Amino acid sequence: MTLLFLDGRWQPAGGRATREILSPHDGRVVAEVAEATAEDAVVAITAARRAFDTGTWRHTPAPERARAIAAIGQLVAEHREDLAHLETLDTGKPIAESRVDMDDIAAVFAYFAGLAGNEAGRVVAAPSPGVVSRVQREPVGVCSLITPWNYPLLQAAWKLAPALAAGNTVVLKPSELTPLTTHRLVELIDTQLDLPPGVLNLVLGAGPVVGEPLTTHPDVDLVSFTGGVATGSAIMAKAAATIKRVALELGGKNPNLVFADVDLDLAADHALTAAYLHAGQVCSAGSRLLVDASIHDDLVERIVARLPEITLGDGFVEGVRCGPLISPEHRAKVEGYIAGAIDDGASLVAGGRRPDDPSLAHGTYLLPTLFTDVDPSMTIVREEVFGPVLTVEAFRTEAEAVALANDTVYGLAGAVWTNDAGRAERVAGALRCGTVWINDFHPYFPQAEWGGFKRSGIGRELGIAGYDEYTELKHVHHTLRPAVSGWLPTG
Ligand code: TXE
Repeated sequence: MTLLFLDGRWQPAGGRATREILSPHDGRVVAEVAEATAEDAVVAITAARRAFDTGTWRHTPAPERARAIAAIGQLVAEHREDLAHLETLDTGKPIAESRVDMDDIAAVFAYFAGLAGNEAGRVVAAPSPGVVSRVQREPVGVCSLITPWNYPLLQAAWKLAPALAAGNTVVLKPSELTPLTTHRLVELIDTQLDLPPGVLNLVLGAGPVVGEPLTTHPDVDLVSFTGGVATGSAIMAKAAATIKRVALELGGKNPNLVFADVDLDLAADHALTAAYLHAGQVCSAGSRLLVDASIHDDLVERIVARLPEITLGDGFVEGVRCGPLISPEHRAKVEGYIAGAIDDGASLVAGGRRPDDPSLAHGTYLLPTLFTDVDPSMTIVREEVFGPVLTVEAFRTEAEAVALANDTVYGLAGAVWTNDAGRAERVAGALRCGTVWINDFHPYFPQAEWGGFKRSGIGRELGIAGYDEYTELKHVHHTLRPAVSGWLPTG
């Protein structure tokens, strides 16, 4: 059974409770893990606090911290196959995608190792020659890192790498649905590296239970969360009482705009990846396709023609392109959205139901689904479905395309397809979101910041800003020849 990692020791949960981890492919139990209590989370927070305050990690020279972060990246690379296997077991995603995740994770640790070793603050121009003034970055303190189930280890890496690189101590809480890779990475770090006790703590358990102290305890300085808007909003409210730093990545309803001058086969190819990769359980999924009216029918036809290529099935089987949804509860939620769209009058062009294949009957599968004749007032267009569901809307002008694209409370990502460079730049500038792809969809890399406008979140992950998120700025003003202040009368 997997255990909690508290203050440098592996321990069962205080209440001895456990949780079964189920395969979304066939519902079988793939692991049994400790289910932490709120008290376990407090033990983790207290250990992290002590480790931070005694300073063993934050006062470790930056190049040495950088070497440790780089070594974690190397561990991920060395154990790529084992970790990818666990990720597919837990999430159901195709093994090829899990391998790509592991490569991305190794790159994230390598990138933040580089930043940790280089960043020393700056000397600033002082108001008089007798002053040396510098602004330096210091770690924030104890960080609660709360991650979701769609990219379990990747999301953990986006938080863990910069947090540790900057000298913080952390309590890591993966989704209770998908804890296996995060647990394995902590095991590898524990056996291969020499981090001081309390620097890295792992609690496994239900969000509302262990999440309570992680977001309210006065010893926590920062909460970084990736997940849904409702949970993010609740976390922000809880963290407000003690003015914690809060970083939130909350998903999106991302527009994919296609103008009439593009290669339609290419645009269709990317529209499919945008919407259906990982069964649409991607925060940046291109779930709203906005198409010039003159090519609407043609593009829809090309997309629908290729839907049979999205082979559903066991992520370990060669050639499978798409796994199941994460849980029966989540599939029921997505099915509810599909039923609602039909009730609202949208035209169901493809999918909308579970696959017939009896070998998939025990998994939480859903066919790739496409709706046309939708309008911006419909729930299916407004809310994040987080499933294999694409809606298609037509526009007539560039201004209308931009207005439709921005007509959402979200602002994570979006794409524009056109061969007109001026139009591409105009639209990219007008889209209210944190990432814009021109003639592409989905790529990201550690050097470029990732995060949302509007309700897609607060703060940024990756890039320099993703490192700065885990630092405080301190101005150190040094007067070289101290003299009387002059406020009170002298003599
Ligand atoms: O996520 P939750 P859910 C979206 C997607 C999905 C919806 C709900 O639309 O349908 O969110 O998914 C922990 N205090 N995304 O309910 O609740 C929880 O244990 C502290 C987008 O599965 O947000 C898990 O570790 N923590 C997204 C994490 O929060 C709490 C990825 C995410 O769970 C908590 C996933 C609490 N009170 C879903 N309650 C993205 N941005 O990529 C739960 N948690």
